[in-house]
Amino acid sequence: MIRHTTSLLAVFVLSVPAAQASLLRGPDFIEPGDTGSSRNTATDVKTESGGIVSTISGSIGGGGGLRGPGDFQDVYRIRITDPAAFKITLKNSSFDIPDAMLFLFNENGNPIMASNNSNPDNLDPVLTNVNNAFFNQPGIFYLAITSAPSEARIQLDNGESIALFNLLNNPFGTVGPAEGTADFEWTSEWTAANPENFGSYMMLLDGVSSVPAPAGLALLGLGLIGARRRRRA
Ligand SMILES: [Ca+2]
Ligand SMILES: [Ca+2]
Ligand SMILES: [Ca+2]
Repeated sequence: MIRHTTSLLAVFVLSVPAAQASLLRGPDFIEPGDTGSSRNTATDVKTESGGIVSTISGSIGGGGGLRGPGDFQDVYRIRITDPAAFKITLKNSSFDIPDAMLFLFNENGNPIMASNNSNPDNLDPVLTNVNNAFFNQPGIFYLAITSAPSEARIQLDNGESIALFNLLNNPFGTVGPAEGTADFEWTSEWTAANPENFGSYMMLLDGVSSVPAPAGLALLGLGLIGARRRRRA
C-alpha cells in the first residue's frame, strides 16, 4: 500500500508541468540554457511586464570532467526593491538538488549574506533579511545558487584563497560575511563542488522585481518615440 501511494505521488508530481506550477506563485523566471558562474556571466532576472519576480527555476546540471567545467553554480543579477521583505527559500520537488547553497553580493561584489542549510533536518538554504539585518538599501544584487560545498571565495594579493562567508562554523540559517571580508569584491571564485550533488531548483523570492532594461536600450526606445512624434508633426 505504501509503495502504491508513493508511485501515485510520483505520477502526480511528474504530471504537473512547470507552467501549471507557476499559477501557484508567479510570474516565473526560467534559467535560459545554463547561467554562468561569475558576476560577468550572470543572467538578468526580469519578466516581460517588468514587474515583481516571484520565482526563479533552473538546474545545477552537474557534469564536468573531460566535458568541461560542468554546471555547479548559477549566478543571477537581480533587483531587490524591498530589502526588509527580501527572502529566498527553495520549493521542494522530486528532482531537487539534494544540498544547495545560496549567496548574495551587492552590485560591487561585496559579500552580503549566504546560507547552507535551513536547519539540521533541512539541507535547503534560506536567505532572509528580517529587520534589514544584513542590508537596508534597494538596488542591483548578484544571487548565486550552488552545489554544496561550493562556496564563494576570493584570492588575496599574497595568493591565499579565503572563503567570504564562514559557513563551516555557521551551517544553519542566514549568515553575514566572514570577519574582515565585507569590503572584498567577489568576481568568480568558488570552492570545488561535490560532483554527485546536482538537480533542479525553484527559488521562491520576496522583495525582488525585474532588473531594468539597460540605459542604452531605454534611450534608444525614447529616441524611436521621438522620431515617431516628429514624423507625425
Ligand atoms: Ca544551471
Ligand atoms: Ca551554471
Ligand atoms: Ca545546503
